Amino acid sequence: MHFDGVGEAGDRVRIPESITLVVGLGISGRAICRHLARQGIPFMVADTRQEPPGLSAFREAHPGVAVHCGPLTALDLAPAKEIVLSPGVDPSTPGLEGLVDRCHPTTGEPLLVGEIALFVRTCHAPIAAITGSNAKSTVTTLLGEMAREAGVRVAVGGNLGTPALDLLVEKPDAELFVLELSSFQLETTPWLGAEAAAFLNLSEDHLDRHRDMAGYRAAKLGIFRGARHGVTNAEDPMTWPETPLPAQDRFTTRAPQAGEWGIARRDGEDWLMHDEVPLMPAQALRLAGRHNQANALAALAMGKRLGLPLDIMTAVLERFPGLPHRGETVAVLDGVRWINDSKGTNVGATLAAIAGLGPTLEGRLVLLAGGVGKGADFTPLAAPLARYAREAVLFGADAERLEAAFHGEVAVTRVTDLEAAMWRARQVARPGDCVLLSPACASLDQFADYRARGEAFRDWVKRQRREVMHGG
Ligand code: UMA
Ligand code: ADP
Repeated sequence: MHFDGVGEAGDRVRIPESITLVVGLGISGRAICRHLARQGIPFMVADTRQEPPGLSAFREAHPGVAVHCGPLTALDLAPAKEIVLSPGVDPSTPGLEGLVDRCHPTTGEPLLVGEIALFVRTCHAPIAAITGSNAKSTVTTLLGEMAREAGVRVAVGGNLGTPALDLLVEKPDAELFVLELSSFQLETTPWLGAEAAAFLNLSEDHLDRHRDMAGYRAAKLGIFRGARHGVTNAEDPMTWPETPLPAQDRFTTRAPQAGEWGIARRDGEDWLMHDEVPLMPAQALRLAGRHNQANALAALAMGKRLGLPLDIMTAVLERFPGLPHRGETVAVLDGVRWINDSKGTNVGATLAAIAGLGPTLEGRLVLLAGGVGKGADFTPLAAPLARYAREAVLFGADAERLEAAFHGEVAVTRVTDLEAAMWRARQVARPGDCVLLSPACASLDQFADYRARGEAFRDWVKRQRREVMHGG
């Protein structure tokens, strides 16, 4: 069947009943297609973009698979056996309306699902699942390292690194899958059944997609569907499940209450604790900042529920250096520290970076922020900036909204792009200061992704360092 266009003028192309339709040709969509091909399930593909990246490579890999590019309204999707959505595709995209709550007439399964629903059907090993507005990648990576160090055959991926479905072939003998899951992925996962599930924190993000905080939280709470153990943040009630789980642990950066994972002062030193048991001095953690102590406690709580030995987990915490683009010091130039926190793509992450760094500085912060704000309210950043910042240098699509939120609280300069922001920071920062790229925004208006943004920052700072060293 040919699919690369619309049938008669005005007609919609009807998806046959025996066919699974994959929507989206990105990383996730391509992994879904590989999985369906392996399983011998007939499928077609649609992408709402006229020219999705990687189309010709896809056609080579899957000759004969029909592909539709352009609006989904050109298709009659309702007859399809199943529709598997990529995470970046909003279930309210025109053409999908009315299908979200629809079930297949014979199987009774939801018609619209995502990659993780397919993963759950095929995976036979326990799943440890991690979500939250921030710290997912850090906690997922830490937990994966802890399991590996404990001798468990573990596969790590999901929203970070390898897509979940590819893990099934990359590590067919895995005894444990540690998955970072986004709200987009959870929204299309009717049942997860995790052995252990963590909801780390909730702050404004992706409101352009989820409309409001209630919608965003509801999507994230999907992490607990069918979970045996839950791990939540005692200081953030938004992470608590609405219905009780068989077992639940909480972490906090305060002194732990009965059964909690927390931080307490002993002999003048902060210690990571489980209930009344001291585990390690907070200073022994290689990751810096209070927020990373919370992340360590969440990983410990998950690991304990998965049966990992505490001594092995604390040893991992002592040497884990952190992931690139998350609070990474690139260089010190003329007494000014330059930090790449390009993964700070929402207000909560940037708040944690400012609150973590501000009190440690001799001088002040020069914050570089901007990009696509995803509908967030930036005003919570104004007070900490007033306290710690010399200037905020703003760039990108939402620079004007950021400036309005900071008005009167901190000196602001608006520039066109990141490079101009770095030149401005080089001009105003004084010895003892810190230039922090923590944009509180997505990068997609000016970069391929947050990594490209972080690398542009890193490369520029390194060039400057070479010039300083060579007296240029
Ligand atoms: N798109 C269309 N039409 C389509 C399909 C996609 O316009 O038909 C657009 C989307 O709106 C989006 C972009 O294309 O702007 C990419 O979307 P996608 O679903 O094709 O993305 P993938 O390349 O498949 O990557 C996705 C995750 N991306 C998103 O959720 C946006 C990746 O997470 C994830 O690593 C990958 O699947 C494997 O599971 C990235 C991400 O930014 C890291 N995640 C968000 C976050 O962490 O905040 C949720
Ligand atoms: P995610 O995968 O959820 O985006 P990352 O581990 O990649 O999480 O970190 C994303 C951003 O959040 C980084 O800028 C990091 O500095 C910041 N961050 C890390 N831990 C926390 C936390 N506990 N609370 C708030 N922000 C955090």
